[in-house]
Amino acid sequence: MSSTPVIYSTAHLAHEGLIELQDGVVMPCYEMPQRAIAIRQALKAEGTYRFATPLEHGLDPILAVHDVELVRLLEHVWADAVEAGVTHGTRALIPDTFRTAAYVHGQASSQLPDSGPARLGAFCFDTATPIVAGTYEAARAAVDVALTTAERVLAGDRLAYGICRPPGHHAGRSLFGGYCFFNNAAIVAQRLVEGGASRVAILDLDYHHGNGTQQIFWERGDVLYVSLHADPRRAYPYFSGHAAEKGSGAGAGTTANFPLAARTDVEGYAAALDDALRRIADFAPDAPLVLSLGFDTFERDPIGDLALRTADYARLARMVGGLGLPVVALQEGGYAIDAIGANAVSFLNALRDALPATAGKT
Ligand code: OKP
Ligand code: ZN
Repeated sequence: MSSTPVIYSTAHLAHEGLIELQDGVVMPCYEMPQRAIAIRQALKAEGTYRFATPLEHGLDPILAVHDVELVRLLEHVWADAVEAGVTHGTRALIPDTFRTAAYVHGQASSQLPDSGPARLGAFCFDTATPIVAGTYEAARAAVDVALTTAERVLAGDRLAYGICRPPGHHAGRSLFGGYCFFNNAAIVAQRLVEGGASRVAILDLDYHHGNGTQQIFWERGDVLYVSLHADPRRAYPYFSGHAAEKGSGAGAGTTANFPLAARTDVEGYAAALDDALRRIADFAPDAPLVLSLGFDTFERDPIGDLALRTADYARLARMVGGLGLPVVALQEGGYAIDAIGANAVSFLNALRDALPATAGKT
């Protein structure tokens, strides 16, 4: 039996924010190194996954999706803050003043602070995404993990999995937040287009709506974004992910959102996934499926309210495998540390078994 490639970099270990601010409460970061460590350990114990480190891909694939101003800010902000002495001995930078659409409305000036933490508020949308000394390198490495994962699939593996950390699906063109800095899945999808694909599908199974991925491809007819997530009427990120959002311009009809009720279990989830997969099949992708894979849909996830169990991930993965497309699986969320490894094993083992052996080359 052939083994499934898993791409992992230790660079994520240096991205550890320690605190986030939720509803005015200082909380320990849910998005912690132990998440990726636990997944890696569980897959290692399986013995049927072969591990590799990512290749460096440089900035070009990131700049194909993100504004250079966002990239440069994330690169320099920590050093700038240290130099300016504004880290106050704390370990993380979290913006406290946000340049929202309502702030900008009706005013002429688009001038921003030149550098440093004050500039962050023009590129960030929440208080849950702290920046530390190792954040930029970790975010760059997560992109390299994602791109290397995609290359394994293009080289013939039916499935490859990238343990991306930090995650990516909340990051927009000029926007970070939701624990995300660079949109790993979007960068891979864009790469597939640049490699000659004319229809790329992204399936997002994280508990949260991938507002960043949706935004990046909102007007694009060549990339289908399909997401199952907690209904934004009750769940973060609150301002996107409604069923009525379907894309616009050339992208009209190539966004599909499936908002879910609280406590949705595998029956309800599978029903929505069935519709979502039909959308993807109708689109007829000519590239591997890009899968934004979150396990915060788990019944005991500390920040989710859906009700999936470990064994359910195998059933859902078999459904995804039924598309017959090779899969580039990229880790997004999932915060139940004691279960995230078992959930990843459940999903990935079943997906591998479900993928027809001929699907590696398209
Ligand atoms: C990242 B990923 C709600 C706070 C939510 C941020 C959650 C980011 C999730 N009051 N905090 O999609 O798993
Ligand atoms: Zn999530």
